[in-house]
Amino acid sequence: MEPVVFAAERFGFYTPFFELPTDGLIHKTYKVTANSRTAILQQVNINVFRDTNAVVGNYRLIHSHLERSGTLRVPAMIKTMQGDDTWTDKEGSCWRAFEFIANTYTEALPASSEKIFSAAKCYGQFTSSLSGLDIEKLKPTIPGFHDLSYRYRQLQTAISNANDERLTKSRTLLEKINGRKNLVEFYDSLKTNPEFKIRAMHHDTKLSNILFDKTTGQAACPIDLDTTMPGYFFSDVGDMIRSMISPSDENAPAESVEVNPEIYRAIVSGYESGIGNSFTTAERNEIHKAGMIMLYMQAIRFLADYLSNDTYYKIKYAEQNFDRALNQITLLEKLERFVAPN
Ligand code: GN1
Ligand code: MG
Repeated sequence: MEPVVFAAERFGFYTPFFELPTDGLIHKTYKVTANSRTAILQQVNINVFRDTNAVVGNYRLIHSHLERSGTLRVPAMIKTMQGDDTWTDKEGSCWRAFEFIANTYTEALPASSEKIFSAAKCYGQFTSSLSGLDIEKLKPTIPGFHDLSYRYRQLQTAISNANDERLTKSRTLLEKINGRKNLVEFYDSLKTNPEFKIRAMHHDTKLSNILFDKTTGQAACPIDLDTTMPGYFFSDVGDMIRSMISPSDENAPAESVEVNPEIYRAIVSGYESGIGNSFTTAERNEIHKAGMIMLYMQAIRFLADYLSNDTYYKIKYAEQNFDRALNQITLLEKLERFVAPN
């Protein structure tokens, strides 16, 4: 029997029907249906999320805070038949399950600016709805996740350990990364400026991480909350810009990336309407840096993984992490020309 079938049984789903709803780079996700009940079953990537207690503990806090405030409903966790939040199989894989919220669906790129506006507003509302939650209680599930200085240092370590062939191929991209160190300096300046707050941020704001309501066509709630933890203003609006302004994602060829101005504006205005007064004036003033920071950071992360021989992101062919980094740098260059033309 496949490990996923064993796992489904632990959560009370016998002889289930499986679908693969998403193509994430980290976890394995399945949609399971048995006896007319449907759930989302996930094999957690424990090399990435080493502290699964933190992941589950954060989820419980967020879910109950949102339930009490009545603002957004995120999927409830489903317990195992033994009453646990997770189940570890004999290979050491950690499994967990969520309710599948009926009458919802996910949108794929390219999407209309109305859908993008609604998604952006929903991510903004998510953070503003969590403003009453004591931020100290949310654990960093991946330490240094969106810490740009740390990511930059990781890249330097990857460079020192890289093989010659991969290093030579990466030279142009590395020059472009070095030429934009001002973004790392900007990041460092946030830490000592009280105008930039630490809040609950989702940190993975792809369009596919929003559930839409089939009846209204509007965004209902964010999902994939594993990286919801304390963070800065740029992460969520920036990752939306990063992942949505081009007609397809980071796996597309670099020649095909482009900035869609209407989508860019829908993200910024949607996010601003959702976050409301939570943002300070300084954060509002710097909002156009957000997309650049996230594209820069993601390029660094893909390239560091390429130079480390692909230990982090799932790949389908040998040079994929290099191609992803090239895609992100190309989009960054186009975004720079769009945001600050001269
Ligand atoms: C990973 O696989 P997914 O969509 O959950 C990554 C994000 C990246 C993204 C790039 C935990 O997210 O930070 O932006 O890939 N998540 C983690 O597609 O590293
Ligand atoms: Mg994710």
